Amino acid sequence: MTDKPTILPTVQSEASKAGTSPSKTLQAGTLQAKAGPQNPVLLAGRFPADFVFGVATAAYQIEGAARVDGRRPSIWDAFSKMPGRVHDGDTGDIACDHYNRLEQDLDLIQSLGVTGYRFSIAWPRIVPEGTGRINEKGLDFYDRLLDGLNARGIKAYATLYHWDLPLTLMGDGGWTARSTSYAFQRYAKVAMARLGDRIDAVATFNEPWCSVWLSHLYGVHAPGERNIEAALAALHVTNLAHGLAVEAIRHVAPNVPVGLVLNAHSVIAASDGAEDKAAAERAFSFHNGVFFDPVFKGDYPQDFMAAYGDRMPVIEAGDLAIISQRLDWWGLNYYTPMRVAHDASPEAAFPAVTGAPPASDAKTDIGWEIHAPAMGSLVETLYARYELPQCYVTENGACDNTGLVDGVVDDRMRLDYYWQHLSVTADLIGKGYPIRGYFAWSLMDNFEWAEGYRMRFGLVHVDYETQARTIKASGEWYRALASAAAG
Ligand code: IFM
Repeated sequence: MTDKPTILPTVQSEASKAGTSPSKTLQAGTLQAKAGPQNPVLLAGRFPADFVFGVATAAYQIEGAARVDGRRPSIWDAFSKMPGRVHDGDTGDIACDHYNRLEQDLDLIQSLGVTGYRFSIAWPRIVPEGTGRINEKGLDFYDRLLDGLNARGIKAYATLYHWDLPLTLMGDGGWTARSTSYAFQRYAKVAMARLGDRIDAVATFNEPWCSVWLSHLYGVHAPGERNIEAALAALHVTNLAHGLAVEAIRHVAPNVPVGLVLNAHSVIAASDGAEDKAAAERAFSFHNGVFFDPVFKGDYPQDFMAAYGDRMPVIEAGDLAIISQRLDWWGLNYYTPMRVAHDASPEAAFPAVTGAPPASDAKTDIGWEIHAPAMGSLVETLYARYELPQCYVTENGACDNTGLVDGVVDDRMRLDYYWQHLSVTADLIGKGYPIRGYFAWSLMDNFEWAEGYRMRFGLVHVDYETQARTIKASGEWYRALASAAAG
């Protein structure tokens, strides 16, 4: 296990006073009485009665069954099998075997007391080659998922694209090809025509920053490109695909609220100096503006276009109108701030920034700085800059690799992370920001992309040998919170 900060050990000290092991105390469900400042019942009282507490997952990270019932490979099936791309050569072939354990996992979600479940639909199950043939068996799986949620009284929050592009589409250029945006529109139409009657809200994309910059410029995610022209093409094609999908969804499922999930970056300048502050502005344009501006203002940021306009793909007349259609909601995925300083090196390309050190040593096991106030200032900044609709915190959570000891996972760092960030969420609601729900990332440990299975984000521990699920201390705490909120 990597180093963990010792922060707010309240739960442990209360348990120690009682003369029992802290984890056993948590397992015994005494959190409500014992958790002191992290008391989930008190925290629940700070949220409106109709606030949705949920848990989130994504198809490739949990489903497994990669070659079952007509599913064809996605770019992640191919990428994860390339040497050196994913830690230890891990793949999503089996993952949490959720596809074969659906009913048991739905019971698990229900047992957490949540009122919402956020999941993604796998394009390669529905339209396995990206275009053409529709796979009924793939649709059947999501039928069962939605019916199972409905039977348990849990709201369904679906995402259409969480990075599993059908591999066949790479033959045309994947996300760099304009044709992929039309293929996505058709997939969105097929999926929502069949499933939309049981979906409470749908997102077109999850974190386009990752499927654009991280995948085509930084080479960390599939397809592993490191090329600015490819990245700029993927940027516009993705934004266009979002807009085309909004049109299609409104056509076939007009009652389903449509949104977009963005991992907005809380950009913090390394100093108050003019150069660092200007660097932070440029970083905001590059990491946030290129997604928020087209969707919520109908244009790309000026400074970004001054730097890259001549290398952008063709932006056809009407594209920006399609992209900037009104949304019913947007989703914020937040984990950690982005601290930046001016990069003075002559070869530095826009946004010409370097990373700056964190404000403290507090970090999660994946190395991400813990700084909850940055989530608050980010929401305030975004609502000041854009006319945004209502918001869900669609992902927030911590990598805490604490293992199973005597049947218990005592993941106090994660529990404290949740407490801090949910407190900030409650503060924002208190200030009037329209935040309607919060989804913990993640329901259970899963395939953490390039990090494979070594990084664990779950409220529930997964033993990948046996597929046994064990609710962690943080999961018990979240259950107490969600149950108290649900009354
Ligand atoms: O696991 C991912 C998820 O797929 C997208 N948002 C960030 C999570 C943690 O890295």
